[in-house]
Amino acid sequence: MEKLIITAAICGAEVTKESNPNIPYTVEEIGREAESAYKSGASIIHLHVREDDGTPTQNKERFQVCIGEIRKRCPDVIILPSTGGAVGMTNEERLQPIYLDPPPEMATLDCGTMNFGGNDIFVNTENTIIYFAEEMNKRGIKYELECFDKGMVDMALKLRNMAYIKDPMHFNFMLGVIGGINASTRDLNFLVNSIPENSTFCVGAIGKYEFPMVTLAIIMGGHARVGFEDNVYLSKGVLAKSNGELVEKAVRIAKELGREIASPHEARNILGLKINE
Ligand code: KMH
Ligand code: ZN
Repeated sequence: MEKLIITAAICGAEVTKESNPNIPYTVEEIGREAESAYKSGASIIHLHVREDDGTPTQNKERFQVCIGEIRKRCPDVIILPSTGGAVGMTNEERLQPIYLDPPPEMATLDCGTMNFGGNDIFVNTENTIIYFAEEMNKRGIKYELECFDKGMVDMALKLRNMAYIKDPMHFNFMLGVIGGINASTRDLNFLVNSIPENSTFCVGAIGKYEFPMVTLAIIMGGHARVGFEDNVYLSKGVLAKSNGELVEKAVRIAKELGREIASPHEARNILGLKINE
């Protein structure tokens, strides 16, 4: 089986230090969390950034500074900025990190609109998805197709048929978000059986579902996402001290199951990214 790519979603836009004091806000904290994940075996950092007070932002300069800090500590890691940002942001706000120079190798492309808790709606209309995809195509950025539900997979496939979304497709199935698909074996199977053969997929899940779903992904030949964005606990009632601890746990599970861990270089090969070495 292909080596396992581990993505660390180190920060997110919603979770706060009230849930876990180790959630990174400052540039230094973001660097520290990226480094701990990388040293533990993550080859991709899924990046949201914050103001020092924890407010989520898509500000380009803030991304630039945070990416600089991560690069100092993890020279070869793949950095995958969010274009989802936080609920309520405009499209232009959300897209800022793709206009960095040089552009990021990868970025998220959210594939549909959904309820996002309480009164929140995470809006991604068909036209928004096309617009984001085309902006990323122009810059040679590989999208990670964020699918929180089966309809989002179908939307991505439809846009692929219309040539807006390019092959090979790389999906991230986010399971267990209220408003999206459940974190269950049945539903993960449904998603995996819906994607083209030449595509790759990663699995992340919210809270207590993170490690059971990641374990399934490891067994099924998919890739794994862990991190504070999705889950702040190492085990029941035990807060993780760092993203590195969550990555270490995924590595332990993978090794027990006989799956080796991909380096950033190997991850680039698996995902078809350009190698600049
Ligand atoms: N924060 C969510 C509203 C992404 O990174 O593209 C969107 C999100 C997905 O986290
Ligand atoms: Zn995200």
